[in-house]
Amino acid sequence: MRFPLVLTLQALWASVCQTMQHYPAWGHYDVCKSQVYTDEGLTWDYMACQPEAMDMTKYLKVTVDPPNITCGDPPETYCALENPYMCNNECDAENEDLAHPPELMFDFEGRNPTTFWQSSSWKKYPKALLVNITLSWSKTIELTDDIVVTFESGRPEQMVLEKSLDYGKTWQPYQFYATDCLDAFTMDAKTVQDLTQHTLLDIICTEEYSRGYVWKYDKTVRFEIKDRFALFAGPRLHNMASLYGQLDTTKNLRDFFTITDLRVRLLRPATGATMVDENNLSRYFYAISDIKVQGRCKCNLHANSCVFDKETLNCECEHNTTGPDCGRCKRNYQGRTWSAGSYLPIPKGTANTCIPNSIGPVTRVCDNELLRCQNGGVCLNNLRCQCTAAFTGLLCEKPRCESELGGCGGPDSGQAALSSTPLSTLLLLLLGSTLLREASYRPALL
Ligand SMILES: [Ca+2]
Repeated sequence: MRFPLVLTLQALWASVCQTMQHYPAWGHYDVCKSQVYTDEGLTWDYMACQPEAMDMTKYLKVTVDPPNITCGDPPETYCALENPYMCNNECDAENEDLAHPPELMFDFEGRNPTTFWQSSSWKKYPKALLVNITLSWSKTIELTDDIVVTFESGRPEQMVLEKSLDYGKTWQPYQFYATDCLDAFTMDAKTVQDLTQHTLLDIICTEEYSRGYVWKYDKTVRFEIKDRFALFAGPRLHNMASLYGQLDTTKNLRDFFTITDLRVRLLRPATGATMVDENNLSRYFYAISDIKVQGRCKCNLHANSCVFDKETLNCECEHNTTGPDCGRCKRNYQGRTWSAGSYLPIPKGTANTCIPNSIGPVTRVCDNELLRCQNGGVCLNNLRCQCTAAFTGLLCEKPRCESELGGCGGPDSGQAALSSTPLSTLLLLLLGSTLLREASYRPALL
């Protein structure tokens, strides 16, 4: 009784899968496999797949450097940048209500007043006030939306956003920010709107997010991912197919949006004026209320989910792949070289699954694509290879002599038989033992 029920459920599942496959024109890549009916019965159809984009700040580790740069140890009172007589901003690391630890850059925002991390003030002016804020995921992730840093104080006059692709070993700049790009970094000021498809990977310096005087209303510093996507996908990202096509064929472009770590290097705080007020340095500091990083786990198009377990993100690999990024074939599934899935052809892409090492007791023994009969064998109904006389094995991969008494080098083997014709025997007898030894070595040399 249970058997028909299982069949019915399977049929139902297959039809649900088929109904769910109403992809938009560019594909969602949210399904890794589905069961389909073919002439040979129910089989799996594999597709390229990737996890949903999510709020990546829930999974990061934050480090602030130098370690003692966070305010409150010892307690300090700060003055407002725009009003040196308004000094009611107190920071005390020992008092929960007055402490500003790094975690407050990633807590739920939306309450009033905002919560924020704050540095100690620029007491050592004119020595630069340098702070690095490093966000580490211990996992490769792909950015899907703008990185947005919201400042509680004035936005810095100089900062650099950097990325790492090797877990913090090496760093590359993503974008430079300054009130005066030429002065700070000897770079011409640009905006993301100046970029084209050809210059998308250029690293620019922008003055758009650093102007001091209007800071009260303009608190964010952005790294514009979506504007960069739009160079291929159109202004409202309506042509994602074009973007995915480019990502598929251009490794540099894919790597550009891929990170393991981010680093915000704060180089000079807001001063609000051309001159720094040396008599009241407690007006100058950094304070950040929120950092947004939206992205997805990089799973090489072999997983549609990514789980956070024991403080690490891991792809839940399909397609017989394994590893944190599904970057290799599972044991016993190394029948061909691993490769990433592909977004193409749109909408379902290509799964590039890993295949078994050797062919076990499966119904499908051979085909014309991956499991080809070797050494001239012919595949019969996908069930067996019809081998030529000299070969045997499931895929005709073994010389027949190997399975015969004495092996390929023995007197009964086909190769030995070649040198045992009456003529050669006569010649060998005549030419003596030296040549005999050479002749018997020859098959091994071939
Ligand atoms: Ca906050």
